[in-house]
Amino acid sequence: MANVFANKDVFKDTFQTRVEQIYGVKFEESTPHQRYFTLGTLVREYISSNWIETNEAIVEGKHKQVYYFSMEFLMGRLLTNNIMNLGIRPVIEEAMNELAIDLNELERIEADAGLGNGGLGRLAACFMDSIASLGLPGHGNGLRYRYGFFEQKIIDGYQVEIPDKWLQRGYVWEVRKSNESVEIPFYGHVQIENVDGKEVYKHVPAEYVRAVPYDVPVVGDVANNNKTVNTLRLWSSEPTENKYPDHISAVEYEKDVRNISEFLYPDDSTIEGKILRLKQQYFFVAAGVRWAVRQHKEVYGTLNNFHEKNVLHINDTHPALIVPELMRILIDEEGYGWDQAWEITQHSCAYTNHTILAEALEKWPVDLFQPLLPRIYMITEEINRRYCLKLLELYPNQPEKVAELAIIGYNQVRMAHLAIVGSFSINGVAQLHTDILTHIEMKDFYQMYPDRFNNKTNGITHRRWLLHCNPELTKLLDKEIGTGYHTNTFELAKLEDKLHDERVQKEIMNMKYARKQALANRIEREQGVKLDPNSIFDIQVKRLHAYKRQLLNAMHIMYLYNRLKEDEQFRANFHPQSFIFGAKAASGYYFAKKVIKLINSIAQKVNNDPETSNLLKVVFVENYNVTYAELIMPAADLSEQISTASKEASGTGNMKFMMNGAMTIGTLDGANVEIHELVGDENSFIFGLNADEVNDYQQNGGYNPWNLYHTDVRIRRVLDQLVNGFLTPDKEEFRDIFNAVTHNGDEYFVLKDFDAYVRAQEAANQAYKNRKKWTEMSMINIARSGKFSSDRTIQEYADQIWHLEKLKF
Ligand code: 26V
Repeated sequence: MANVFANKDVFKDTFQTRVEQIYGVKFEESTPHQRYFTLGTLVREYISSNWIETNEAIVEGKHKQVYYFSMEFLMGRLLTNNIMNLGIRPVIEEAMNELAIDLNELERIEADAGLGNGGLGRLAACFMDSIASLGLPGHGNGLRYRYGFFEQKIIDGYQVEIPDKWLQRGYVWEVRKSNESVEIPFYGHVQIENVDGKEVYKHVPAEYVRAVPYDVPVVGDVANNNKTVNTLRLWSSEPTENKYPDHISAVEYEKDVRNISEFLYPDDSTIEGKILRLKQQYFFVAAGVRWAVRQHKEVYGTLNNFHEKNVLHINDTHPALIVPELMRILIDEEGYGWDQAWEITQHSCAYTNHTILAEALEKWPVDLFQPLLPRIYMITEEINRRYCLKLLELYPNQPEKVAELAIIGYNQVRMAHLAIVGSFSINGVAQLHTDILTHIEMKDFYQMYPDRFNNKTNGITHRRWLLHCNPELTKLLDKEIGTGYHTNTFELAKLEDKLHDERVQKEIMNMKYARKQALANRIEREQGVKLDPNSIFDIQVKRLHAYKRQLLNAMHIMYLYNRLKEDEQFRANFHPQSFIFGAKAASGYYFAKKVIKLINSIAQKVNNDPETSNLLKVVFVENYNVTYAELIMPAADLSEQISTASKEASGTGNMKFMMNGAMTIGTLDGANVEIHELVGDENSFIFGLNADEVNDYQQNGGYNPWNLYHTDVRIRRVLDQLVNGFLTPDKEEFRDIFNAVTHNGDEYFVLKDFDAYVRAQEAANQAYKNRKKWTEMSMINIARSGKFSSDRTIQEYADQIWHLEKLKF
C-alpha cells in the first residue's frame, strides 16, 4: 500500500477522498467527528504493516515475549500519541492547515479510554508505550469494559457519577477478531473419568461465555528505526456459540453474559459485586492464557518450553488465577503430570504488588469461588496442599503459622499468596514499598523465597508526560540540550549546566506561566473560577482516598484562611496561592465523597470572600482524567504528595509533576523517597512522620489525636469549623470527618502531621518569592527526573525479570 503520509499532498488527497468514501458526504460538509474518525482510520491502516511485521519478527526470531495481564489500562487518548510516535505529525499538520482544519480540535474529539481507576491502570498504559518504544515484544491483556471509569459531575459540591460511554461513537483503534474468540466455562462440576488407567477431569455441564478479542495497536516510538507495534488485547463477553444453560432463561443468560465486560469496578467495590468481579477476573485470564498458549504452540508445537518463551505478568493480584489456569491447561488439556506442569507454570508467572493496604488484598470466600470455578478451585486446593506440606516442614509445631500463610485459610482463597507461590518474581513498585514488603508485610514469604523478591521503581512515559503535554518545555529543552533526552531521559541532566543562565531561567519561567495560563483558561471556561498565573499553583490530583490525605490539604487551607483574615503581618508576607484539586471517589466510598464536598465548601467560602480572594483560591476540577492530567501536570509549581508514610506504594503523579518542573511537597513515602534522594532537602519540601514512625504508632499505640485537639489552637479551630456551621448551614454535614480524626483515632495521622505540613507550606510559600531561586530549583527537578521515565523501569523489567531481547526487523 502506498504511504499516504509520505507527503502532505498525498495525505491531503487521500484524506478528503476517504471522508467522502466512508461517509458519503461531500468533504466540505463532513463533520469534525467524521474527519477525526477518518484520520484515525488512516493512521490505523498505516500502522498495520508494522503490526504484521512485528508479529512476524517475534515468530521468526523465536523471541521470548511478555503478556502483561491487567484488569486496568488507563490509556487516555491515542491519536496524538500514535502520530507522535510514528513521526507523521508534521505532514498531517501541514495538510490540515491547508484544509483550514484545526488538528487540535480533531484530537479533542477522541474519547479517553478510561479503563482504569488511577495509578495502577495508568502505569499499565505507560508500560505499554515503553515496551513498544524500546522495541520489545510485549502485549497487554485486559477487559473491554463497555463503560470506563465514571464521568464525574459536581452538583452543589457533591460528586455525581455518570456512566462513561466511551464506545458510543465507535472506537477507531480497535480491531475485532471474532475468529480468535474462545469459550470460557463457569459453574457446573468436575467429573473424574478413568481413561486407560489415567484420571481425566471434565468440567460439566459448564455454562459457557464467549470471549471476543478486540486488538488495539500499541505503537512504539519510531526513533532509532524502531518499527515495533505491539498488541493490547481487550476481551469482550458475548453469548456462547455452544448450548445455552438449561436452568435460566435465554434473556437472563444473555444479561449475565453481557455484565461481565460491562463495568470497570472501583477499587473498593462492595460485596455484591464480588461474584461478578471474580467472573471478570477468570474471564480475561482464561482467555488471555489461551491466547498465549495457542500462539506458542503454533510456533513450537509443544508447551515444554513455554516458560522459556513467555512471561505472564500478574499486575496486582487481580489476574492471579493465571496460576491455576495454566496448570489446568497443562494437565487437563495437554496431559502433563503435576510436577512438570508446576515447573512450567511457576517459571512463567511474575507478580507485581501495588499496595500494602490490607483491605485491598483480595480474598475470595471459598463458598463463592468453588461453585463458580470448580476445576480451578480443585487445582488451587492441590497447589495449596502441596505448599502447606512445605510450610509444615518449615514450621513443624505451628499450625497457626501454616494457616496464616496458606493460600486457602479460614474459608478464603488469598490471591496474594497464590500469586507469590506461583511466581518466579515478586516485585514492589518503589524501594520503600519493596522494603516494607520484604521486612514487614511479606516477611515470611521473603524468608522462604528471598531470590524471588525485587524492586522495580515505577516510571511514566516521558513521551506523553513531557514531549506531548508540555510543548513549551520540549521546545526549550530541544534548543538548550538537544533532543537526545527524547530517547534517553538521563540526558535531561544536561539542563543543570544552564542552571545559572538567566536567559534559560527566564524561558523556564515563561514556559511555566504559559502552562499555568492554559490550565487557568480551561478552569475559567468550565467552572467560572479565575486563577492568577502569578499565584503559586499548588496541585493535588489523584484518586480520593483517606490515606492520600486530601483532608490534610483541605484543613491547611482552612487554617490559612483563618490566619490571613486575622494576621496582618502574615498577610503582607504571603504570596498568593491557588489550590487545585482533582479526584474521583469510588461511588460507595462515603468518607471520600464527604471530602469532595468539604473541598467544594471551602472553595465556596474562600473564593467569595473579598478579603482573601486575591490571595487564596480553591478549585476542585470536575472530571479529572488522563486528558485533563495532560493539562494539569505542566501547570504546577507545587506537587502535593502527602500520603501517610508507608501507605502509598509509589505514586506516579509525583514523577509527572517533577519532570515538568514542580517542587514536591510531600512525606517520605513511595517514590517521594527517591525524588528526595535525587534533589535533596534544598529542592523539595519534605515533612511529617516517616514510615518507621507510622509503623511504630500502629504497632504500639501512643498517639491520641485529642491531645492535639486540646493543645493546638489552629487544629481545634479548624475542626470546630467543620461542625459549627462555618462552612455549610447543616452542622452535621462534616461531622463524620470530625469524628474520623478525633473519636475514631485519626488512622491516617492527619492531625499528627498538621504542624509539620503547615511549616512545609510556609517554607514553600516564602521560597516562591525568590523567583530566580525557585526557577533554579525547578530546573534541578527537571534535570534529575530522568530516572522516572518508564523506559528505565521497563528496561529493568526486561533485563532482570522478563529477560526479553529487542526485536530486530
Ligand atoms: C485499593 C483499595 C481497595 C480497598 C479500599 C482501599 C484501597 C486502596 C488502594 C487500592 C489500590 C490498589 C492498587 C493500586 O492501585 N495501587 C497503586 O499502584 C500504583 C502503580 O504502582 C502506585 O503508584 C500507587 O502508589 C498505588 O496505590
